Amino acid sequence: MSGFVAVDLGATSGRVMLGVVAGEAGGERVDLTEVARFGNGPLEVPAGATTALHWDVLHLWRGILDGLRAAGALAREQGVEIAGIGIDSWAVDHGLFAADGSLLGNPRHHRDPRLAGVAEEVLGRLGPGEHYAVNGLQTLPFNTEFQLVAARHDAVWPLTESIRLIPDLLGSWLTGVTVAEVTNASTTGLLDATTRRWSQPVLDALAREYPELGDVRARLADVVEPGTVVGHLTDAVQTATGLGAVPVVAVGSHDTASAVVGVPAADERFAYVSSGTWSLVGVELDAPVLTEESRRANVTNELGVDGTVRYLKNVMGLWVLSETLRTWREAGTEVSLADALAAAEAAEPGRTVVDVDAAEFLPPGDMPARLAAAARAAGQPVPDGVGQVVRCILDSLADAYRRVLAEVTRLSGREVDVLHVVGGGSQNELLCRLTAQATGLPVVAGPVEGAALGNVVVQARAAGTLAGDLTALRAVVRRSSHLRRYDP
Ligand code: LRH
Repeated sequence: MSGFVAVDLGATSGRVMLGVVAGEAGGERVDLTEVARFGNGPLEVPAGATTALHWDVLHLWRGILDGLRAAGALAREQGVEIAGIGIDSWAVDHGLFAADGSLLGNPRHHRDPRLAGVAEEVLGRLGPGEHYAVNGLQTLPFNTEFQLVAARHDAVWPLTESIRLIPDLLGSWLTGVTVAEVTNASTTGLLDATTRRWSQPVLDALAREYPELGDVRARLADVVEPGTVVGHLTDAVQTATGLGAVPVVAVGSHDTASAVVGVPAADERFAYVSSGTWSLVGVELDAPVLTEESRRANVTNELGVDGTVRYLKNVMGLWVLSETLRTWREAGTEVSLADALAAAEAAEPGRTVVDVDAAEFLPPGDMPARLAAAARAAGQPVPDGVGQVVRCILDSLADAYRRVLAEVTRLSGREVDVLHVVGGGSQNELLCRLTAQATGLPVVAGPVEGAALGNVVVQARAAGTLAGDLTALRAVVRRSSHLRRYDP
C-alpha cells in the first residue's frame, strides 16, 4: 500500500500526517493518521528601536524532521511504502536567501505592524485598477509584494538572491531544489491570474516605483503546478529522518488551496468556508473575475489546483476568538474553548454584531477591548462577560460569512446549494449553526483535516495511485471523512 506524508502548517500549529490510500479502485479512501503536531505562532522580537513580528521557521523545520521520522516508523509498522511528501502552509510569508544558499533571518509574520499604510502607498503609485486587472488579488496589507516594498531598506535586502514562500522554502531544504508553487505564488501579487505566470508588467512597475528593489524576478523561482515532483530528499535529510530518497511533490502549497481540494462536494454548486485562524469564504471558478466591480468589492482570485480559481474573501476568522482567550489568560483568567462556547450558546443571540474585518482586529492584542470599542462606535450594546463577548465574535463571523457569500455569488454568477465548512473551525458546532441560519444554506461541516486530505490526494494522483479530476478526488475525500449537516 502507498502512503503519502502531508505536512500542513497552520498559523497556530503544524501537523505531519500519514495518509494511506486504501480500498478498491473507484472506492478508495484515505486513512489519515497524525504523527506529529507542534506549536506555531507569531514571535515578537526586539529590532533596534522597535519590535518585529516573526515566525520561528527553525522550530517548524525541527517539527517536520521529527514528523517525517515518526511517519517513517508508522509506515514500516503498517507495511506501507512512503511514496511522497507534500507541504502546504499559510500564504504570503517568505524567507530571503543569500547567494550561498543561507537563510537571511527568520521570515516576517504578515501581522507585522510595519506593514500599516504600505499597501495604500504602493497601489497609489501602481494604479489599483491596472494592478487588479492583472493579479486579481484582494488588497490585504500583507500581500507579499507589499512586504517586499517594506523590506527594501532592510540590511539584508541587497544580499537577497532568492525569495521563497514558506512551503517552497521548506521544500528547498528537504530536496535542495527551489520552485515557486503556483497556488501560493498567486498570493504574492506578482503573478498574472490569467496566465498563471509571474507578471513582467507588474514586476516592471514595482521596479520603476521602487528602484531599491532591483530585479525581483531574478530572485523568484520558476512557477510549477501542483503535482510536479520538486525533487527527492537530500542525503542529509534521509539520514536525519531514516527515510529513503522519497520524492517531494508540489501540492496546493497554499493551505487554502489544499483545503478547497479537501471540500467533499459532489458537484460545482457549492460554496466553502475554510475555517481556521482565518476564514476563507468563497466559491471555486474556472476563470478569474477581474472586473472593476470585483476589485471594488475587494474579492480575490487565488489560483487553485487543476487550473481552478478560488474566488473568495478573507474573514478575520477564529483568530479573534483565540486572541480573546489569550488576552483573558494573560490577565489571569483561564477560559477553555469548551467553556467559552457553552457560555456563548447560553448568551442572548444577535445582541452585538460588529465588523470583525476592521483593521483593528488584524494585529495581536486585546480583542475584548477592541470589540467593546467597535460596539460603542457602532452604537451597539457593549459585550460584557465571557458569554456575550464570545457570542458577539461568533454572531459577527456568521454575519461576515453571509455578506461575503452574497457578494461572491453575485459577482461570479455562481449558484450554490450548499456551504461546506472545512478545517479546525468545522468542529465549532455553534458557529456552524449560526452560519446556516445567517446564510440560509445547509452547512456540511468537515473534514477537520481538509488541507491535509487535499494535500494527500493531489500527491496520490501524481503518483498514479488515484486518478481523475477534482470531483473524483473529492469523492475520495468524502469517503474518508466524518461529516455533519446543519440545516438553516
Ligand atoms: C490561511 C491563509 C490565508 C491567507 C493567510 C495569510 O491560513 O493561508 O489564505 O490569506 O493565511
